[in-house]
Amino acid sequence: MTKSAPKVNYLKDYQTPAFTVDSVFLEFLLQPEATQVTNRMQIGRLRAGDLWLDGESLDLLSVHLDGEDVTSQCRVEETGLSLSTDKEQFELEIVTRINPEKNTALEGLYRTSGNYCTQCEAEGFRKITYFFDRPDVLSVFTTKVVADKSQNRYLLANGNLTESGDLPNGQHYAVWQDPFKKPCYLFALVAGNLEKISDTFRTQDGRDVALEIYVEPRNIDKCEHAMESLKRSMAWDESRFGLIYDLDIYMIVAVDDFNMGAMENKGLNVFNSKFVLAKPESATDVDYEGIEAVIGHEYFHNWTGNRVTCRDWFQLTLKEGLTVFRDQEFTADMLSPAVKRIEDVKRLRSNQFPEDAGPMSHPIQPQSYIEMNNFYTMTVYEKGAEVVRLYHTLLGEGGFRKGMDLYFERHDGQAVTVQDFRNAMADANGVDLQQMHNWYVQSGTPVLKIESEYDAQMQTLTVNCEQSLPETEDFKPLLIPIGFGMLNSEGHSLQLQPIESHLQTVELRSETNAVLKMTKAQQQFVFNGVQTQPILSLLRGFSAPVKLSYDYSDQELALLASADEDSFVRWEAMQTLLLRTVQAKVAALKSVEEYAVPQLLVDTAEKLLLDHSLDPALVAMSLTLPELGYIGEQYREVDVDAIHQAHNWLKNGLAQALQDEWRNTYLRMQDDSEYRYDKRQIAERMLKNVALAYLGCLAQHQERVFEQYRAQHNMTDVLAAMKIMLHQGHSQTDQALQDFYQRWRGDNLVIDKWFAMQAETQNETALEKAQSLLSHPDFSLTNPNRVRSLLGVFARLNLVGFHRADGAGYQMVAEQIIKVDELNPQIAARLLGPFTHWKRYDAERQKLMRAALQRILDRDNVSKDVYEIASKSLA
Ligand code: B3K
Ligand code: ZN
Repeated sequence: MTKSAPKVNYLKDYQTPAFTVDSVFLEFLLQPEATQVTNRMQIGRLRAGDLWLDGESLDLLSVHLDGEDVTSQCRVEETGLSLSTDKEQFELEIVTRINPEKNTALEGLYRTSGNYCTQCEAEGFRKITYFFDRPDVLSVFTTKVVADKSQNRYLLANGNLTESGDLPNGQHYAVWQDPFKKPCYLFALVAGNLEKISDTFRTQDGRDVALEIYVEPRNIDKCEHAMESLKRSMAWDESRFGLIYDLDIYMIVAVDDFNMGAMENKGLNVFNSKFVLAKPESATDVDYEGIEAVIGHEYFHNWTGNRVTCRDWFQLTLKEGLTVFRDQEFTADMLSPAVKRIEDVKRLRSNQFPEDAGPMSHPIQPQSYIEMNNFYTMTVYEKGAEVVRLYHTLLGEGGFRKGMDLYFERHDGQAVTVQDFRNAMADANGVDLQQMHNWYVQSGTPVLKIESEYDAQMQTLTVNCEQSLPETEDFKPLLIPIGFGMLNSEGHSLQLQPIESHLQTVELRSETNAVLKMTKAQQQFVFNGVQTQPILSLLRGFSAPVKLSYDYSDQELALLASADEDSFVRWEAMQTLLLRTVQAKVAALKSVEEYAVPQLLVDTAEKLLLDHSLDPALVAMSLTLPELGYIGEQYREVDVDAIHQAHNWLKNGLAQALQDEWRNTYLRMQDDSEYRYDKRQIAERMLKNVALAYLGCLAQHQERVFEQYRAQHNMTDVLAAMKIMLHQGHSQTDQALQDFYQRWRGDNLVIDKWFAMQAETQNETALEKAQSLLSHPDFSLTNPNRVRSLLGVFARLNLVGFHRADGAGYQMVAEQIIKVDELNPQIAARLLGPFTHWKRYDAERQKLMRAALQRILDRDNVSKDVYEIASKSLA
């Protein structure tokens, strides 16, 4: 914690470790405020030099080198300990003391609701004991946990339980052995009076694995979906990738205080309870899907992350990009590939594209960092997953699988780099993938500009493609696969015949579907036998994470929206029509022009609503207006009020114009049967609630919204109704809010929703509302979920409140960030996100946002997490 520029770590400075730790024995004597940790390491030397061990906020009690007390010879610094020795092989035993109770940063060993738990990735292990806290030092861990039995019924750590028993004075102990070598960031320990549900999974090779989910006793009825998700994940990884689980037991622990979603510690995952607990009354479809995805994600890490790990933290996307890709494919297989793809594209565009255009922009393989925790970003994760998807698109499912198989064959038990992954993909398929490197080292969202020329006489179509990276002059061209098709004016797909010389660069996936392989800055693709002027279907499946620029007419978009064979393109076309309408209205608001909702838009929307052969989820997503943030992204300078106004105007306009269709759709999608988490029900609920949101704009349907709330059928429907009431300011809103609170008081995850829905509501009193919630007895600055529900949601989604012209929104959030930074720097740094985009606002707001950032930065005890983001934003 220092204001004078903290140390920057560079990828170019990477050095292999100087020592190995072949095995480590850890003993924890757990006490809330004084836990004693004994750490006995068998160390081997690889290079000459002193011993340096990372360690922070530790009370050093003793150090023994091969049994000899060397405590006084150790030099203890703020970030670690050094010791001179020239021994080749030795045992080092270090005893330290830590205070889990006071650990509000939730990194290292801490307490949550009276239970002990750990979070070590990226560099939290050094807050537990002195160690080589780097992912390329892999050791075999044995962990002994000793604690008071009445307070800690369960004592858990990584691996398999080898011993346990009672001790004098009401203590008991357990010994866990993890036979797999692992870096210390995968270490975990949990202890407390939890309850568990148990199950088993029989692996492909006939072993029974014990599955256990531990939660606080009051939550024991909410674990079933998580357990089912785990079993589905295990089966899926076997069938899709041939990857089988390796220990005898797999444990998941859910805790309420957790900085992120979950953590893939070997054999002992620790989860934010948000991604474990669910029952229909209290969790939405989105929650259910999130649980399945995160359970899958952490489970998939067992191979992509744990068995094969990262050489250094600059390689983070090696495990995260790949594991996100795997969890995306898992969800796609469990639910709907088309829906999942669109959800992921929306996420990427609303969150990663802005990050890549802002001051924290970095390549998926960052080249430097001050605080590694700041680089668990949308870029490393989601864009990283898009880059993995490029290999998949280029090599096909079979080729990708060959690459994965070779990757594990070569690197099981190793700590490797993104280059090793690429080499495996290339070698397994006998192809050159060197150009893929450019995706790893260049930041920014590429722009893909496409123009087409139709020659009626020659019956040829020429597609001219040009790629660029904004603000990168000497950019290196990327390998971009472009999903491609053509339609005639009736919406029928045309057969694709690339000219002879383009057979190498145009890969036909079917008669009407191709992938154009773009490798140069500018490149042409020519097709023969095109009998009529075609309509191009571009970037099918969102085949690369780029911004596409192509001059479509509204008519072409309307046709694509209802006829293209690719569901992403259909959705995208409809969204573009909606976006254009909002943009036209924003322009009209600034002039005296009148502007009405275009008939073409209404007709296209109506067509979708009336076509009952379509997947209701796709109709719902197509007819949901683009998010305010995404609309803002289209402007150099965001006019918050005009966008908000135009957005509401279009929603009301479509509500009016298609009243009957919305009502009929709402009624058609009604389903009173018992809640199930399945594709059909989810899709129908989604469309029903989109229809209700439009109906909610109309006074005569207000009662219907409240009715849906009162029915309390399931949380998806309840929350949808509540949000509509809040957004529209319906007269029953306060009554519903109070009822909701009373009903769910004490259920933290549901109360988070109660905070979030109010924080998100945009109106003149938005800021006052958020301020009053800050002093609500259920608000707490030490619980990350609660902080995110109120402050995170307000700053990120409440454009009207946060960007209030007088700067009061900025001030309120800045004050809270300062308070959070004293408690939990990781969470404080995350809250800074919305401030980093100050350049996108008018001069007055820029000034106010910068002033807020400066105030956050100008403190003696600013954390390096916050320092890094605030200083880069102001630079
Ligand atoms: N690997 C963890 C994230 C750790 C974040 C550290 N600040 C969860 C995941 O990606 O699965
Ligand atoms: Zn992950």
